Amino acid sequence: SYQPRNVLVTGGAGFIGANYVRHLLGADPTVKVVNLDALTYAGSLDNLVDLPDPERHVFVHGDICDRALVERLLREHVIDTVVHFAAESHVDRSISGPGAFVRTNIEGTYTLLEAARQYWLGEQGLTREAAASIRRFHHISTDEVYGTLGATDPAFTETTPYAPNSPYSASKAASDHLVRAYFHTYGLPVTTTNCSNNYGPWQHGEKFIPTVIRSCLQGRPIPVYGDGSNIRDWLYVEDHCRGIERVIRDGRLGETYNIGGCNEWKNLDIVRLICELLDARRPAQAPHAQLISFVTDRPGHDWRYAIDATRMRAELGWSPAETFDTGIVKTVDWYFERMTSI
Ligand code: NAD
Ligand code: TDX
Repeated sequence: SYQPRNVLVTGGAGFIGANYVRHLLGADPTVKVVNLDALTYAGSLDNLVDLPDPERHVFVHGDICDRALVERLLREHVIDTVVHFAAESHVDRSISGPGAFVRTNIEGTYTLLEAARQYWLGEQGLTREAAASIRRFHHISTDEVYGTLGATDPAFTETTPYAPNSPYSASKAASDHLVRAYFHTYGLPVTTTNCSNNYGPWQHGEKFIPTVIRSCLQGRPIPVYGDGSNIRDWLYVEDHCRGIERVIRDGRLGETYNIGGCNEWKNLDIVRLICELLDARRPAQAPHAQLISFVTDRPGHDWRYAIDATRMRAELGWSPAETFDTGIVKTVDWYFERMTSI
């Protein structure tokens, strides 16, 4: 089992990255984390308050497209493991402005891979500059690269052909292919995970579940795209973090692993569930479901995603610890307590 020592986390001030940094510092008493994040609209240092053992965490405000900075961090912190979360992540923004997605998701991943390749080659004695060596490059990706499913289609496996439909998923697909190519061409020790929709604490307010909760708490219309029949497979963010950790430690190099909750929900059913949970907490405002408002659909809106996580279970013994029943209650309560900050 591989033991990371000095880890460069990219995008660790965002939703999943911040949960991962917290998870890693808490779960591993010796690991050191360098957290590189550009603090775009989606990143915030507030997501990193009260970290366990904060002296093992260094925050660096910077861009993954800055090759000189990335190389300096690899060298100065003797990084052995890169865990790459940084991305433009919101599908709707990729429709109104795809440029940032091409830059960060494709060019940014390329920049990290090139810097890592230089130091990995250093380990092989092929360059003289090398002061560190990369032993793992883990890339975080999404189920959206596989496109959309019909009602009776089987869930996505690691061999489902890529068919991205949004500029976001196309840029993630491109980054996945670059990561794959760096393994096959240069032997860089990479692993990739493709995960389904995450939910939980510190998710940005633009995403679906925080939007539903915030709309209810503010007494504003809950925007449901189209007829609300679209299906997503929801996973509690902590379970995603545990899955990433399993792959970094015991996953096969060059492989991809699908992570998902086996937990498919129609959007409208999630809205109704959140409304019921809030009815119980705010009876004077019940029924919150009266706020449901059907709005113009997202262009190219994928209808259904579902993940087959058999490889994660069979090879790595991973399965979600949180059920949706418990995870959604925790999440609603977390936002409810912080209702002014979302
Ligand atoms: P997020 O938008 O909440 O966070 C992204 C972080 O990356 C932010 O802190 C932002 O400041 C940082 N960032 C953006 N551009 C940067 C740049 N050029 N240089 C450095 N930092 C930059 O996203 P998230 O939901 O936490 O997603 C994290 C990763 O997980 C992404 O790669 C995403 O594609 C993937 N993913 C997300 C989900 C989900 O449901 N949220 C599911 C599967 C995979
Ligand atoms: O206001 C809304 N109303 C609505 O009906 C929003 C924001 C979304 N939706 C719908 C669109 C989707 O069917 O809810 C579903 C979930 O939407 P998002 O939260 O935007 O997530 P999605 O588009 O599924 O993508 C997410 O999961 C995969 C993340 O944002 C991606 O980064 C990840 O790769």
